[in-house]
Amino acid sequence: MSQHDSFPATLAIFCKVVDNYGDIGICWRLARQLRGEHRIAVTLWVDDLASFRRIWPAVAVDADAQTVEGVLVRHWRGQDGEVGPGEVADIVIEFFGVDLPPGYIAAMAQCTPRPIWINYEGLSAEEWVEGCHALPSMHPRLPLTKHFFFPGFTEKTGGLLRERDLLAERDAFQADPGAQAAFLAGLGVTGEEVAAFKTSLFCYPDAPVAPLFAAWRTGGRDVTCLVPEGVAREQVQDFLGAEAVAGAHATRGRLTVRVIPFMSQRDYDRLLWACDFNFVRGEDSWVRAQWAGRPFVWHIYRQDGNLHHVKLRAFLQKYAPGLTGLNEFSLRWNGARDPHMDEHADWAQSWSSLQADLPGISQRNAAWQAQMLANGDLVSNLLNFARSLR
Ligand code: TRH
Repeated sequence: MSQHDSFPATLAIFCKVVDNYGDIGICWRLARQLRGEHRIAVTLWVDDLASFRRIWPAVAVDADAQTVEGVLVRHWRGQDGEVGPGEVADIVIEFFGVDLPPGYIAAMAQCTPRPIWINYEGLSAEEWVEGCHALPSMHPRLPLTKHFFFPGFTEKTGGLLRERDLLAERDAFQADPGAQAAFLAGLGVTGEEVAAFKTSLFCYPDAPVAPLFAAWRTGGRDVTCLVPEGVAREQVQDFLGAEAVAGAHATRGRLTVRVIPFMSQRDYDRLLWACDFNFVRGEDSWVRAQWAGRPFVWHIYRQDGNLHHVKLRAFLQKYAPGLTGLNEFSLRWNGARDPHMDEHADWAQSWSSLQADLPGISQRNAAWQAQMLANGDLVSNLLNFARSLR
């Protein structure tokens, strides 16, 4: 444990990959920024190194311990094992409420001063988040207190993850046609595919991709749709008439669909910056699309009882008031229904209404980013919050 003057010297993040890539995606972004911008010694405990490697190819999938980008990555194999107080970090983050190893919690209770224990929660635009952010929770038996930390869209939450140089890097890339052309060429996108309206597609398997492809195919403009390998596999294969492996592509009518490799987080940002429109999902790519400053539609992670529709509507109310084309398309994309929605409007009409909103979306994006910037970046907010608890 460090003294007051250099707090925090060390920080541990415990991450279990539930499914998909968001858990490790967010934890890895957190870890890199805490290490890279705040020089904190970060240990990232993660159970599924194979998923981790998909978003960061430098990760070795068989190493108990490895240093990646200055972060000590430990393979979290289970809940057993003795831990000494000296091994406990100044700040301990359990991601999405994972259960820490009992030995680690016992060691936390022996530390003086106690570590700051954070439960990092999921991102939502719902009103109740502000009332829960930063709330304490006493451990039932041990002299420990955990605090809830919620990312969010207002100054009464933890804000959004944003690296210090993100927007400058984005602006430089988007101002450099050569860099964009080189990046796209690396994905096999050249010539007319570059000149077309470029969309990236990252969604869950149940997204209505086939009807959207059909609308684009007979639409009013050439569309290039770039799909990371494994995304919407069935519907992409149906369109291609071939296996949806990286490099596979086909043009039918005005639509070209091209399967691209699942890339590193760093390159995925460039994909979002290089496209004219982005389809994103879950949590981390949703935030990255907001920072990319290009129009996007969000495919929300499904929850029982259609709770995800409540979250979707809460975000749309904050982000897209008055943008009826974007609202209606987003609700349809997520299988949500609104009473006033025209049930019989086809996807071509929905897409056309969304296109009509593009100037309004661009204006809204600029105001939205200014608002999000004013909340401060999540990592700085988290460190200030932890220091306030000392
Ligand atoms: O993969 P996801 O669906 O993760 C989900 C969500 O986070 C959801 O909220 C959570 O409850 C669930 O996991 C358990 O979507 P998300 O959040 O966008 O995470 C994807 C990560 O993968 C993100 O960090 C971006 C990264 N990525 C790449 O690095 N390369 C790629 O090619 C692509 C497509 C994504």
